[in-house]
Amino acid sequence: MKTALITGVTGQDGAYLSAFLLDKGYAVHGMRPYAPLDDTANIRSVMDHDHFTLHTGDLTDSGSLMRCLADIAPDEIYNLGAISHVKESFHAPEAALNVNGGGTLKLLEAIRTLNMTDAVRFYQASSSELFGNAPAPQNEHTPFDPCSPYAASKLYAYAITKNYRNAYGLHAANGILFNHESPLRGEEFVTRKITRGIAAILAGKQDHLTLGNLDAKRDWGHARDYVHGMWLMLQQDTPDDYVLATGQARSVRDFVETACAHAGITLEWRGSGLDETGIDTKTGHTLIRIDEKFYRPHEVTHLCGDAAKARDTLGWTPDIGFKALVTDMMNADMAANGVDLSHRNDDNTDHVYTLYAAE
Ligand code: NAP
Ligand code: G4F
Repeated sequence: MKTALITGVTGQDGAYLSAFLLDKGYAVHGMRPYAPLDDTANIRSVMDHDHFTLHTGDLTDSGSLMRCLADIAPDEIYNLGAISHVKESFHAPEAALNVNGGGTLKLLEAIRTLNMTDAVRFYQASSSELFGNAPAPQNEHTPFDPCSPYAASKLYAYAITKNYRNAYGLHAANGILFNHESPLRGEEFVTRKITRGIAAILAGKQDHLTLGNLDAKRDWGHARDYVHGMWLMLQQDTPDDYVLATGQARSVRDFVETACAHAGITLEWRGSGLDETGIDTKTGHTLIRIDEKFYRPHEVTHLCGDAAKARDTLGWTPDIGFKALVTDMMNADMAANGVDLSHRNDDNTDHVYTLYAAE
């Protein structure tokens, strides 16, 4: 039985990857930092699996990494742990560097110190944020242009991972992943904020949704497809770096419109800039407002990936398209908010949004 260690196991990708590897017959060891409150909601479905073990460890703490590695002796390590919110990294840039950059180095050094270099395969969660505002489409040959402390910290991690591959022969791969989402996506990321917000509005729990830059474009795929790509990278004889992407970019505005359409709402945009609003054409209610505080000091405007190398070498292509992704997220958030679209009564617009709520 193969053994895998996943850092950042309680995050979106950690949860999907755990389920994927358990399904493949792996023994999965998940590492998460000390948390005073229960942070295991995402991995509840795998926690009781006989071959799943949870460890406390921190990427900023070499001792905990060494102990985890020595105890587990993994065949594969997936380094997913990170401070992953780009906007937050502007508020705490040192923390982003210490966890994302320094943490990756500490993990690589632990592998080397324990003489595990020939025994393990290492996956580094690199990011399309490395490309910043380099012209789209971006692929493995596109020059990096990091536009945030997060991206700069991930650039260090990318480079040091490559260095351990070249200097010490470690089987190490950088997965340069474009945005991928799911019902388990953190609530502070824009896609989940939108699907949760619209579901809460439909349930009568929230009046409107406030967003930042509606025109930023991202290449959004489903996390389920992307964890498969991570695994494929570590099954190759020769380690390398790969972009994973859908090749289709959509704006935040497109995402809002698609999520609303799923609930039968047609939006009309009025005004511009910070005064722009999104109005429900049927009720006249203002559903979307803009606030400057959700803008970034330096925006990445257009990410769209070219994953030809992953397709040709790994045989990887994403199965879940944009509309299916939005549908999956909307259905999960509507269910969580007790919204049942069959309860809709189009004739009564007095309290239109509470009319979706199931008894
Ligand atoms: P996520 O949901 O934010 O999960 C990140 C995980 O890292 C969380 O479980 C977090 O634990 C953990 N973590 C934070 N600080 C840590 C520390 N000091 N030591 C150990 N673990 C720590 O992120 P994700 O969306 O699953 O993404 C997984 C990885 O892929 C991240 O490295 C992210 O930067 C990268 N990535 C993501 C995307 C994407 O679109 N999702 C795209 C490209 C790259 P707590 O919650 O307890 O803090
Ligand atoms: O959902 P986001 O916060 O994701 P972002 O910045 O693209 O980063 C995510 O993807 C990266 C891969 O490219 C990962 F490396 C990273 O860890 C993370 O998973 O924002 C997406 C876009 C941005 O342009 C942002 O300015 O949405 C725009 N946006 C507009 N209004 C908003 C909002 N973003 C957030 N979080 N909240 C808003 O209200």
